[in-house]
Amino acid sequence: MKNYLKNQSKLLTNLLSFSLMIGGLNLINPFVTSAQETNQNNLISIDYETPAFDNQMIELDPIKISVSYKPYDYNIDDESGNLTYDIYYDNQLQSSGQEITVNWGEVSLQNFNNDNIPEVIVDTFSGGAHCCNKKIIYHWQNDQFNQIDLGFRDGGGGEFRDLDQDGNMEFVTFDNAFLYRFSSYVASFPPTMILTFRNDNFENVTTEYPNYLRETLNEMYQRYQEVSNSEYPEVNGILAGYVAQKILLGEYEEGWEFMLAHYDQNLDNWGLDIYDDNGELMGSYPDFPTALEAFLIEQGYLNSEQ
Ligand SMILES: [Ca+2]
Ligand SMILES: [Ca+2]
Repeated sequence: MKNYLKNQSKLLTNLLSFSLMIGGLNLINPFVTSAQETNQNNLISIDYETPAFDNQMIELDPIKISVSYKPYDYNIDDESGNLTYDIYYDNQLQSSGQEITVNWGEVSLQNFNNDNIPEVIVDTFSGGAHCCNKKIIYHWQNDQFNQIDLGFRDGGGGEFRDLDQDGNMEFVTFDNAFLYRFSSYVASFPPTMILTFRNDNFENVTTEYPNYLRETLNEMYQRYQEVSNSEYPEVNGILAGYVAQKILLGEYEEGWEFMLAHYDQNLDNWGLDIYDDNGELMGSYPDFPTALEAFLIEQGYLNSEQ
């Protein structure tokens, strides 16, 4: 967090170029949304130009949502939320919600499984350079809406795609823990995380998609090459993601060897400091590989015997 604050101004200036450069992250930059307000049957889309509105409806049988919005006002401490919605099933009001969203948001209907009943997706943005995006899903189950919170995520959050075309939606995202850990945000390339919607919830199925993992690994490698040849070769954040991605593919040793041969020993000391639970500095790791190994164990990518 300390490093994050220190580098925030740099992050802001690099945000746009970063979005263009890092295809692998596939970040949906909330600042580059269409200026035109969309109101299709199953989507309400909000951007920085969207004026206040009341009770806009979207509908996909048997679900209907009524949405009201007013632009977020920083001058008013609007803690209660500027996006409100009521969700109906068969024209009966079943659930309501209220969220804060800043200059961007989406409420949509899309079926995430094979039950012919659409899910409601409420997608909001907290404001800031890229943090945080929040997605809430309402899933009809046992005659009521079950709310599934995908949590706060950085950099656009991720996207819903049915990767294997089986009718169960995947949430394709990346492991947020890797952002800011060993590099600035712009020089991070976190490993893939894939969740799928089955058994009424999202389950982590990342390793079930080796082809997708391999494609992203190739993008990481290209990104590594670009950055290592650049004026400011901040490669450790990319290599951290690369090793984790190799672990997901069952190729830990190869990934680790690559990292050892190519990591930056001089450029900075991102991620070497060790803090206790209260955020107090306890010491530091001697080098990047030691810090990375500890981090990969902590995050469950490696066990301590490896
Ligand atoms: Ca469904
Ligand atoms: Ca699927």
